[in-house]
Amino acid sequence: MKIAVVGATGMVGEVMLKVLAERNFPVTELIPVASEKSVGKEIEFKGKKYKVVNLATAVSMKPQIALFSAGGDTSKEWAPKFAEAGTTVIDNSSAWRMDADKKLIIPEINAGELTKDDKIIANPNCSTIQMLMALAPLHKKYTIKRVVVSTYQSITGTGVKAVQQLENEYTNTKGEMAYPYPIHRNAIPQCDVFEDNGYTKEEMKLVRETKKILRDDTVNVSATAIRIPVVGGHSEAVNIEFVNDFDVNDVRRILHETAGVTVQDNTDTKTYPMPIYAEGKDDVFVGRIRRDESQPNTLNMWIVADNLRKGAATNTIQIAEYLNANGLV
Ligand code: 11C
Repeated sequence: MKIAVVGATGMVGEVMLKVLAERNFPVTELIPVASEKSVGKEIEFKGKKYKVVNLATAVSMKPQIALFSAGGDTSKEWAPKFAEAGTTVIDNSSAWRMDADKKLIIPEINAGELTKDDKIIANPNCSTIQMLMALAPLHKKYTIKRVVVSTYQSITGTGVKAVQQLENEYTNTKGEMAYPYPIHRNAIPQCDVFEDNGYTKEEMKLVRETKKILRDDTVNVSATAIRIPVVGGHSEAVNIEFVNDFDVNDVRRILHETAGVTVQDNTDTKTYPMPIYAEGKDDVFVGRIRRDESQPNTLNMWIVADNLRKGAATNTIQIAEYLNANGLV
């Protein structure tokens, strides 16, 4: 397959190339795409060198699939151009996620919605993906009424500028700031911009994307998203109120049997998920599974995943794999 990676020199783009190679996706021709300043640079993929091209050139090369991770504005402008040329776009930005005509896909949950006509497919936000990987199978069995989630998000979600800011702060070097405040030794209660209701866009993504992916407007989500000085992945403390009562061991069993989820939950051995162990892995890790004793039918758990992997690159490539396996491209 002829595959374009748009944003190939960015943080997610680089992980996409790694994941494409690792999973042995049938790439016959790779088209790395980036902004004008990177055009002509060489990118190595599976021992072969490929030259970075610009967006217009990539459209004219008619790839079968374009994996986009180059920001919302680029996606808004260029995804339709690729789609018109017959390319199926899988987009990592927030540009199309809430568009009523576009599917928002986590393969383990709703890839079955995809058809040949879906030319622009949206990849959910990283925080939503890891939360729903654990919540969707529990919703099926016990019906979720309300979720209260607090996130502890890696600086890699902001991009390379944020990683550089933290490095600069470690070494006391002056440099560009990705955040309005220092991130070293700090926790910033703002991920993305504020909306009119006082919530950040990141928090509202958790609210809106959850309803769309579960196809259930009755699932209410209340979110607080926090940036912390961590690189390996996002963590989430999640409190879930179900309509029906549950058995904690059955919850563990369901999660244990869910593809893409690993349960790490043993208080005796101090076993629980942490970003340092999730980093570089494709699974979503769940632990600290326990009943909320303050009200009926309510569960607490802790969910960790590598936001650049399952939260972005891996999920995108799993969508491409599904399209390929089902003859949808
Ligand atoms: C963060 N979740 O960690 C963001 C990064 O909507 O795709 C990805 C932003 C998005 O800040």
